[in-house]
Amino acid sequence: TLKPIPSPPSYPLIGHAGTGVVDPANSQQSFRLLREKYGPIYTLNFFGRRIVLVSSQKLVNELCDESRFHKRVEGSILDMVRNGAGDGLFTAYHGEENWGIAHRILMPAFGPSQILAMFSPMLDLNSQLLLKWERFGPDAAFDPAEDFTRLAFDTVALCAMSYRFNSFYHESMPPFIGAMGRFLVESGLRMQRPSVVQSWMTHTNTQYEADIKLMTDVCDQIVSYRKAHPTEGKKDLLSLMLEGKDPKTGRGLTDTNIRNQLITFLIAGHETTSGLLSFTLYHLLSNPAAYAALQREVDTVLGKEAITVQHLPKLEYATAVLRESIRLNPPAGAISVAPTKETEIIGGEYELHQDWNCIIHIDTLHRDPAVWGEDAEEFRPERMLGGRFEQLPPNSWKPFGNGARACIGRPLAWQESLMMLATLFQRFDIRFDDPSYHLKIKQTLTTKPKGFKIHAIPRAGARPVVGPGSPTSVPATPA
Ligand code: FDE
Repeated sequence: TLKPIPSPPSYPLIGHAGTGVVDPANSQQSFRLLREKYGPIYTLNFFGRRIVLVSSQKLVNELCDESRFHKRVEGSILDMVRNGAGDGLFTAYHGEENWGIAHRILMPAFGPSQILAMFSPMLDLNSQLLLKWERFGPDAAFDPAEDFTRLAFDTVALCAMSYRFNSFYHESMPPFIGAMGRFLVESGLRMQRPSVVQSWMTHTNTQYEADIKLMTDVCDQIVSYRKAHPTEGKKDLLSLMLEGKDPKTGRGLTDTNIRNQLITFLIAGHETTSGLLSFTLYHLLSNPAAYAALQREVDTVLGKEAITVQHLPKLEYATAVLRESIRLNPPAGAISVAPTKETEIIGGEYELHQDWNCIIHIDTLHRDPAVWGEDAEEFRPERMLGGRFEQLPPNSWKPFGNGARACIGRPLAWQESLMMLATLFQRFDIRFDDPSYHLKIKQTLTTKPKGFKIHAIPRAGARPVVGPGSPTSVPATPA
């Protein structure tokens, strides 16, 4: 017997739009409250557009079955992001031909040996961050999300496109990042506006177009730089985009598609990774026992040695820390799917329709008490250690999405984050700027901590980032 899907009270016509049920500036928070009130499946409607949010492992496990469900871009925020990223991998429709072509051409750029080859460009950028923090010294208060954004943005550009943005050498953030942030926020807001209203907002629309143009121009610049400076023999993501041929159809990527892929990788490659690293520092500072355990591991595995690829698999606790951090705060907190048939029943009692937007709400899935227990809200890396991670129920930990449309950049982001975390703890003691700080969230397409500031205090006798001598041998100029 079918049951109606629970839903908060709504109005005719507008449904839940503008009723305050979902705060457009912080929908993740709204979805947590709704989950508490309505349970692991509930439905909302915005001007007749229906969305269903699902968050128990039991139900999500069914939505992850690719023989019954597939990614759905139509009617989700990704459909708006298509205004900038077009048919790039992230925003391509299910079944869109260019997705398959690009997926087959680009996958090899993220194979194990390619990721290992990224070790030294990653370390290059990683050292730029360490050096900056070391030179500013213990008195400076940093917003780590800013420098992790520089790191992740420069890393995806250098490792995948052999292009340097040199973000650490600029006072302000790269213009691409500002344009992208505005573009993503506006794309989200457009989801909740009827199109008549949208067409009146000429100022907003002009800014939106200008931001898309800026992102496009940056990508065109990367392509012309490559054409002027060919990378002999070096096969990075960009060279696969420019020269790769699809083994199945024999076709290459078109100029427009290359531009869309570049925008996609620059967006997808840095927002999420910088969120992951920032949340990780927040959780470590809030949990002194985990902080101490990580520092002990780094001191045992790295000591004063320069980090090498051989160290990475030995960083077991650091790996557990990242897994647990991305559980509690998955930077990409929701993905959309739809049934492949007209309708599909899940849990034996809820009917889902093909033209609805079914959302796997990763953020609340990751707090399902049936999987994580009564202390689901607590940061406990131990639950990811000693084989426990491998034994989790299927599809209970989904920070990188599902199946064919799962994150292609996962190994890149993971190695980058692990290296950064280890080298940071090797050299610094991290402290809250304001010890009474509690996590606040800033949301665009992804989430990041808001107003979070830290101090990085060089550890006595720690390995200097560059050159001989101790980092503390020349005191930093007072801020
Ligand atoms: C993807 C992704 C996903 C899925 C989405 C959907 O389904 O809608 C997710 C969930 C993710 N991703 C997540 C993440 C996290 C982190 C840290 C990351 N991510 C990172 C990164 C980096 C890079 C470069 C990237 N990433 C990229 C990407 C792409 C391109 C995609 C799409 C894929 C396909 O094909 O679809 C993704 N990513 Fe990520």
